[in-house]
Amino acid sequence: METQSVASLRNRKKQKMAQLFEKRLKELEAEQKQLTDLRNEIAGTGNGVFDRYKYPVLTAAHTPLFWRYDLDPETNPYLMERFGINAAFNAGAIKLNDKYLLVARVEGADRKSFFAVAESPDGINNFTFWDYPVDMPETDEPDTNVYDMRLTAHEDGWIYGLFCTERRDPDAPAHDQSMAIAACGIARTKDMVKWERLPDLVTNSPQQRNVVLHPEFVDGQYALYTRPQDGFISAGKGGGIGFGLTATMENAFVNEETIIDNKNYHTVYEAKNGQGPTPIKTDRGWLHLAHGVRNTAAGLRYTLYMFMTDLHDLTKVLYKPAGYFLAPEGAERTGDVSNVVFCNGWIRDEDDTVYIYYASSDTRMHVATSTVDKLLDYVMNTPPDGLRSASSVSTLYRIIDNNRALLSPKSLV
Ligand code: M1P
Repeated sequence: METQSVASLRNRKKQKMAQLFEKRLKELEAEQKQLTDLRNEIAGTGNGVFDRYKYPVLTAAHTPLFWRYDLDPETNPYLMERFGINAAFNAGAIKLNDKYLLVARVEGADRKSFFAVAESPDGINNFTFWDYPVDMPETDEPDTNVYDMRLTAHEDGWIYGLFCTERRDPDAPAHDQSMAIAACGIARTKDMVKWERLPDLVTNSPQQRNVVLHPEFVDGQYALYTRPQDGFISAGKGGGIGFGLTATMENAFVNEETIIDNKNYHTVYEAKNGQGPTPIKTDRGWLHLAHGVRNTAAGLRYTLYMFMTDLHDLTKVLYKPAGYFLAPEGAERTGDVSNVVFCNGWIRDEDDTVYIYYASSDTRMHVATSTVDKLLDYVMNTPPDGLRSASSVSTLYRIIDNNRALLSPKSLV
């Protein structure tokens, strides 16, 4: 039998543990409140095309404490994390019922990604995750990993979420545990809570990633931007942003993919590229945001670039500024996969503000703001890539000559 002193010692220890638990919980709650209450600020003077912001809008630390911790002092007296979250990035975006929603790729410490919705009242501040992550149904062939959802409010009345579903390559030898097959998973919803899973997209390409649904019917069919590729990482003979039609999304099948924007030697999209979010319709054409990947001695570098397609012929690129639109800067340059910016979600507001949600280095989410007018000006008036150094210099000469004619002789050397 336990003596009185042992019992009271045990009790004191229990009380002490309970106090420490409460103290730690309060600290964690205060830390998280500080994060979600933080007011963001425009960073610097920018380049006139868009404004960057000082703080990320969504990080792993934004995920609710009640996801990561068992909050019962009896079963978790040290208040340890029981479910680590590694990152929150590559989010699809949509405005629904006056709320700005991001469907983030949340990655656990176990490397599995899943989707979770975070909402903000103004598109910039106070992004807060909904209580539960998305309960995405599986097909008969379960996904090993799902990520990078593009949201499209289609004119058929559904909101579609197209994402990458990854499964181990069935032909991979036992010694190779990294060979995978990427395909386009398809789901649809009306409220972002309940999702109906449809069969994966079928195309003639061995692998697909970065597939995006166009918001309008084209010749009575659904139109898709695709990214055919030979290997899981390398685009190989594939690559380029493709375009194809399917009669239905319930058994989506694209027989023919027309490459509308190819990869190109010595550009920021020489290794591969991919459509970003759903294009934005303007009276001048469809505005596209995409990512381009180039090789460097330090590995792949991902930047964002823009182009515009014809309102009627969606395969015709009308304008394409040279180089990148947005590249990783400062702290954005480091993370799980460094030197990467990636965008699969933007929101065009009623007043034509455009909220561009981009992830940095496969780790966290940021916002940049612009307007439809500014983006049109950027796309239509930025010189295209001449693909040679001499052509870049002659573009620069033109700009300098025009400016010299404008500036007073005194200010010129
Ligand atoms: O790591 C950078 C990106 O790599 C892939 O994109 P892509 O298919 O264009 O190379 C994806 O895994 C993406 O999620 C990731 O951000």
